[in-house]
Amino acid sequence: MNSEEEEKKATSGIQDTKVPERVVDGLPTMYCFETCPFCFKVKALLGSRGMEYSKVEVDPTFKTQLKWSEWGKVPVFVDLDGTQVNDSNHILHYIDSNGPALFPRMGDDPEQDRWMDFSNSVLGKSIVAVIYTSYRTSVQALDYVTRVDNFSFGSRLINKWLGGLIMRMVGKSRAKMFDLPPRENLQHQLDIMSEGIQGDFFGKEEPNGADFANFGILRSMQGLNGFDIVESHNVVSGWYTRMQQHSGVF
Ligand SMILES: N[C@@H](CCC(=O)N[C@@H](CS)C(=O)NCC(=O)O)C(=O)O
Repeated sequence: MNSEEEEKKATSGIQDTKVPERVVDGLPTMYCFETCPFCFKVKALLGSRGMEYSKVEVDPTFKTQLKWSEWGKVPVFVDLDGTQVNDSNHILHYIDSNGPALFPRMGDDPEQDRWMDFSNSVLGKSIVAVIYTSYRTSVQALDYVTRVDNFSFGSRLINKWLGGLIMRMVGKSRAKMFDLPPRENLQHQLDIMSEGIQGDFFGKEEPNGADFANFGILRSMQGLNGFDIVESHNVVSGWYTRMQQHSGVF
């Protein structure tokens, strides 16, 4: 199968074929990159539900640990019975619907859907433009790979230095999607996002899918270039702290 055919075959959401052999240590398992914004969405939900899970750290350049999957992006979630779910927002819905079902399903609440989409189509792209705004900040963001135990020495070096170059290019292309320069754009998008926070959360008294989705994206830039914009935002900073406390993802 060539890569285009593979791409077509890969779909988001729950997969027909179960992969019980991909469950690690008898726990629901998430395949992720340490700093991936979409993975933080899932970590935040799992944290807030107090669910134990295994994490498989995927090498971001070669994705060796994910070669078995037609869906080549992280996060991929594999439940205890081997059910494979692809794509962060689908994973949030899957986990919630198999647990206490505390927020509406896709298609049932247009506001929640709107802000969950916003997390991918706007916020995720806005933070990438800020984090990877120069080669220096890009390499800084990828420095974590040098501390991942299951990566070889060679893979650590390549991921950091070549990965830094690739992400700098991605950062540039993301920046072109917006009219404002990266920092101003992120500030502007946080202002827009604030309209959705009704009371304490997007979900009012309790977080809904939009809270986990947008918190996850912003949590991934904590400690990296541009996070000061989140910390100093008049609405978002308070909401961010509430989400940290709620999810236990600090
Ligand atoms: N729509 C997907 C996007 C996931 C995504 O783009 N993940 C990135 C990491 S942050 C990835 O796996 N990139 C590798 C690739 O696309 O080859 C989701 O929400 O889960």
